[in-house]
Amino acid sequence: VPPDPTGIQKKVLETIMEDHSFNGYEDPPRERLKIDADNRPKLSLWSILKNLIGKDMTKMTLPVTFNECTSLLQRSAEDMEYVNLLDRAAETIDDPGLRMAYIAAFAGSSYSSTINRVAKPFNPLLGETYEYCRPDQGFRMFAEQVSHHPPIGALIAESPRWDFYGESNVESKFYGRSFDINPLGLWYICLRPDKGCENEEELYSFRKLTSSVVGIMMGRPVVDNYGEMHIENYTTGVHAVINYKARGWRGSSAYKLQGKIYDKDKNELWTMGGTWNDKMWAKKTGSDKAVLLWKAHPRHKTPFNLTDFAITLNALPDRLKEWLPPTDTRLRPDQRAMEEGRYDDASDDKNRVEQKQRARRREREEAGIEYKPRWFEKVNHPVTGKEYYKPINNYWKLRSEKKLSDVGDIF
Ligand code: CLR
Repeated sequence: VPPDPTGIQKKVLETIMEDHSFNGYEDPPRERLKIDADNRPKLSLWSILKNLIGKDMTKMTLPVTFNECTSLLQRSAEDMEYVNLLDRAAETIDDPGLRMAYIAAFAGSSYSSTINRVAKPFNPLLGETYEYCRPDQGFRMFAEQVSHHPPIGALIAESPRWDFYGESNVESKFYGRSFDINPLGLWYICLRPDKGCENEEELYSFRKLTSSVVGIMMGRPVVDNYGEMHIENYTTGVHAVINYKARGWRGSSAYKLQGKIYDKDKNELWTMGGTWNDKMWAKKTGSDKAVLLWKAHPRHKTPFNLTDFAITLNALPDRLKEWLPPTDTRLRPDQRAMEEGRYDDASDDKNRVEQKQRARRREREEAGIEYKPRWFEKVNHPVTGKEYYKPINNYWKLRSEKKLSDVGDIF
């Protein structure tokens, strides 16, 4: 929480508090899973995938032991690990270039969690939701699976200094040599800088990189993330172009990124560099003093190679249970079984909930009902004009009134 909040920072803070959004989050974040190691059978990825060339992930039926105990909604929530960078951006009131550098570092920081995570997240069921609050960091987050084919998740996180929202809509395809994941959705940040900044509010957007699993045939699969990331500030015209290099032959350029930040007239303001697995820095044009923007949290041996942050996501403390809607990922039985190392239960429950989903779809088709998401609606963005998912029906208010018990029976 900013020490001397601006008018709009205060307004958002009041909304978050009036909705009692942090009810249920009194316990400290979870530090470990029930199991100390996942003893999933070590199967060769290639031996299974070689028959699936040309297919996308949604059309692959793989044994549940290829999964990890997270869902794609939670993988999107993993973007929240380094939201402190958004707070740093909002505090950087007198240098719009450096402010952009912090935003760019935030956009790249989430890739550090992809290392050693060659496993399939659970595909959320249509209507599945996922909320996550951090009273210690002052934000609340909410996501909903709004489409099943193609799989799309909409997400919004709010805090006094920023909103972060967008859709995770990934297209995947197995090419034999690599398994590629292309994100189609656009992500937005509404930044509310601290007092003294020229702007009370700034809108940014960016698109995610291509993620790719390489080395499958050789039996050493790794996740790579590469491409050119463009970040716009619609309010000032400041923009960034950051180039994430592909691993390359023998991994010689693994993790590397390099980019530039320009003002609205394309003058170079700052240079950015570093790696997405370790640290990023920035240098003001004409100076050779580097500012350290970001440093990755240390990783250690955990089940499914989850990060410490990912371990916090599926925690279900008693005090939280009474506030959750029946659609929250934390209540999904197959994923819970996976997390606890009960792989046969995970597999049985996964089949059951997926059949239940198909039955609901058939019912809708027979009754001629078109599916509409409950918590988001697709509208055109007031600034970019592009379609995006806007929150509706006020999840947090209904939650505070305990009116979420009948929002869906999907598990
Ligand atoms: C990358 C960061 C983005 C959100 C996102 C969406 C899809 C994720 C991807 C991230 C990481 C890689 C990923 C992918 C879905 C499938 C793929 C987890 C988190 C895995 C590695 C594919 C495994 C292949 C199976 C056949 C075992 O913000």
